[in-house]
Amino acid sequence: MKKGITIISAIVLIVIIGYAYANKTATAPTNESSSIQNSTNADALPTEPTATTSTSDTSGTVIVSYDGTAFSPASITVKAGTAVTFMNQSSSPMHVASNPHPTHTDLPGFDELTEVGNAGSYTYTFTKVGTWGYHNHTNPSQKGTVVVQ
Ligand SMILES: [Cu+2]
Repeated sequence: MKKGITIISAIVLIVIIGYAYANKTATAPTNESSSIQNSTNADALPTEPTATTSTSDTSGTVIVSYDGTAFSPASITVKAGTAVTFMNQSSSPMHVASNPHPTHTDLPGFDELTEVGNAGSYTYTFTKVGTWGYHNHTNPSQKGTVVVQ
């Protein structure tokens, strides 16, 4: 009984290996070309939507999320007049403010002025062209950048 099972499983194994081998050699060239195509597609994709796909909703507001340790995306590029909403998706306090800490003078007005907890948010409309660094005033080592064009 045991011997029979072993022989059968050995035969099955040989068949599977043989099949896989035949398939491998037969499909290898097409696989290669399709993976090359895929990688070129993948290379072309991320350049454009990084700041827009995950971050803009129907109203054109760009979302930056805060997870308690960092802002994501850490750097965004928006057109002048774009509203950016910083969403606190953590249980840590978030107080978004323009650099430098603690005076927040690079972009006056870009300052949440208070900290918010989980699910709290701060929206600021960027009208001034420039590169604006900001930080979490409660934890100033947590930083991000908004490039306004
Ligand atoms: Cu600060």
